[in-house]
Amino acid sequence: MKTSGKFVLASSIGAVTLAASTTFALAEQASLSISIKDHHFQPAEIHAPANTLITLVVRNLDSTPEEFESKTLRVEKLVAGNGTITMQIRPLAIGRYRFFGDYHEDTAEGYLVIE
Ligand SMILES: [Cu+2]
Repeated sequence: MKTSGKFVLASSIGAVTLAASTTFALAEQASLSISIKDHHFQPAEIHAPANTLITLVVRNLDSTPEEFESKTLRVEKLVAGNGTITMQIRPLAIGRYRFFGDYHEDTAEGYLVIE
C-alpha cells in the first residue's frame, strides 16, 4: 500500500516536469535593453542564448536621432531623439554580432554576443 502510494506520487511529478520543460522549449525568449548616451551604446556588449527569439529595446537618451543598424542582425531602425524602439531579432547561432549607430558610427558601436 505504502509502496504503491510512492509510485503514484513519483509518476505525477514526472508528468508535471515533462509538461513544464516542453512548454519552456516552445517559448524560449530573451529580453534585452540597451541605451544610447552621448552617441555611445550602454552597455556596449549585450548577451543572449543561442536559438532564442530576442526582444531588444533601444532607448535613446540623446536629444538627437540615431539609427540602430546591423548588417549581420539584418536590422536598420530609426530611434528618435529621447525615443524608444522595440524590435524582434530572429533566433541566432553562437557568435558576436556587431551593431552600430549609423549617424555616429565612429563612437556608437556594440556587440550582441550569442552564447
Ligand atoms: Cu542606415
